[in-house]
Amino acid sequence: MGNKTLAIIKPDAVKRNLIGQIIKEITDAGFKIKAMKMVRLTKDSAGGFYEIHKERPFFNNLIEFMTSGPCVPIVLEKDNAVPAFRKLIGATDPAEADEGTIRKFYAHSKSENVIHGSDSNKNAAIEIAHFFSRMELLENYQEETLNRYRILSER
Ligand code: IDP
Ligand code: MG
Repeated sequence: MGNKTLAIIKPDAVKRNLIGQIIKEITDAGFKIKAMKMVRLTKDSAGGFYEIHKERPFFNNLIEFMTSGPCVPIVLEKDNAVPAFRKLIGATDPAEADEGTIRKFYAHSKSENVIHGSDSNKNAAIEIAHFFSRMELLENYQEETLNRYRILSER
């Protein structure tokens, strides 16, 4: 899975009507969209996603924020997708993010920072599975659909 990462356009960006602009930044940077949906996270789902941060002082605020409205998880593909996407989004705190990054340009604060990107290939795989079923990952779709028909027609 070295060529895939999970992005989430966070609730602050959705509320500010930035979905289109952010997707344009991502695709202009050469990432291909492999799967995408708009969902409103429950506390359980957001808590599971950010499990590694559950002892951190900002955890409750983070869950509050991530459940405050819909967000847009997206599976992206590119060579070295994880580091390439982290570079495109910039540091967690927009004040520390490089010029030209998505967080530098759009984010208002370290907590409400517009976008998520996986931090390792292992976490990318876990995070993709958090939001998308096999059938929703388009590369599986055609093959699995054909296999289903094949099985049905062979009965
Ligand atoms: P990342 O999103 O750049 O990988 P993480 O350290 O994994 O940053 O933190 C996850 C998310 O938790 C951040 O994107 C941000 O929304 C929030 N967060 C992280 N650190 C802080 C903080 O010090 N104060 C408030 N919110 C934070
Ligand atoms: Mg992180």
